[in-house]
Amino acid sequence: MIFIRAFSRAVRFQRKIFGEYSSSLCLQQATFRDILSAPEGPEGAVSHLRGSSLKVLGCREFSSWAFPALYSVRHQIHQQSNSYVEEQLDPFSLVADELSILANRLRAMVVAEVPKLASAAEYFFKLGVEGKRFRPTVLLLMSSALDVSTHEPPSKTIENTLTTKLRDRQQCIAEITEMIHVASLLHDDVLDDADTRRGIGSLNFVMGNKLAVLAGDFLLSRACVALASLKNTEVVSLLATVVEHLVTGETMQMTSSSNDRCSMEYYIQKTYYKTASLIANSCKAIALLAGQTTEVATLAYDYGRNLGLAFQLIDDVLDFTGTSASLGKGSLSDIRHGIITAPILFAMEEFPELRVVVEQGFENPSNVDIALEYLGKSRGIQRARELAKEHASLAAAAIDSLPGNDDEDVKRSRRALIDLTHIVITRTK
Ligand code: GRG
Repeated sequence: MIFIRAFSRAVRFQRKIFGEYSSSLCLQQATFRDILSAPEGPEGAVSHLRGSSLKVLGCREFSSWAFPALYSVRHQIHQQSNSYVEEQLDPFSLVADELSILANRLRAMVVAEVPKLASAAEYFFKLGVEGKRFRPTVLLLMSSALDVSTHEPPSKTIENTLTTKLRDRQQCIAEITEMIHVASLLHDDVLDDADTRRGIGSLNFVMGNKLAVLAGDFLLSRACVALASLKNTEVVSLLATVVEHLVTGETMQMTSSSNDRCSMEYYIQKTYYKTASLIANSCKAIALLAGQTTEVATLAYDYGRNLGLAFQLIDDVLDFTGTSASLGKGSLSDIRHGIITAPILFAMEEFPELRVVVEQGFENPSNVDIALEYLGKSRGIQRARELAKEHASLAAAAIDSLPGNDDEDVKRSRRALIDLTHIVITRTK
């Protein structure tokens, strides 16, 4: 408890004195001192630090889905008195304060004139049901990873004004992305006739399909207004394309032929449209706003694309396994809805006879059992995980290929983006 308070004080002090994104000695020294003086010794303090930073910095969702991965995330980053201090990098905590500012702004951005629409639009922006906030976290970290403030400025004051303005604009991309994401969730739940989302009743279940569709449209319109305010036609075009991709991916899923459903190429293309395009193009928008070169913008896009694909592949594995490694522990929602994902596609490569079952569909629950049996005998889950790992490695490689930068904050954010690639593939939720 003492350690939690000391760490919390150190973080607040650091932010007050050095600003949000500084990698001040103050925090590192406090962390080092506290680790050494913690009653349970260094090991105990480090685990306290993980837990405490989650609590102190308010990452409610983070601990529940990504926590296991953090134990393996260690970096030797800070050289002090000829000894290395190991800092635990928690990508979510690095931007936690900014995420709460963003959450408040989002709540303000979705206020509507008509009371019913107002409560529908704010439904998934309320405290406690904001989801994992995976996309804004990535985008804020990408903003810091491509920081331009270390370039030689004409004057310190102008530099500060420019970087603050840039950060505001990049935060705006994170807000737009989150509004598009939530709009797509609302529409998706109507199409799937879902009754729950983020642990509560889905909006269509609570307020009906019509209001849920209208609330999604309303969020998209607010996202458009915010996008227009950036006055950057390339960025507008990128995010408009994302909306087209979401609709295309959803339609591909709804209208697929039997051949399409059995094709890995079709599955990857649909996954890009439905999941990866949003984060890939938003990462690119962050780079473009920062005035980065086409090469850097492409690396930012590559990171988002591969991270998004890895994220969805693991999502598709978890649909079968849930938090445990055993089959049938997940919600089995995809297969019950006739949606064929990577684990089944890989199982089908080993057992071509599974194709007949897939072609028959899964309205008959016994076909779900048969498919699960084949999946259990195959390496389907393992190969889907391996494919996710390949995409995670490609995402990490994109960050490693960015032009060198000696700024500590830039380096820290890049490491956090790489850590996220591990978190995505080890997540259980
Ligand atoms: C209205 C833009 C718009 C699109 C309509 C319905 C539709 C077309 C597209 C559906 C796209 C969709 C919902 C894809 C699933 C993406 C996905 C991986 C959702 C889950 O993301 P998480 O786990 O959710 O990050 P949280 O709740 O944590 O935010």
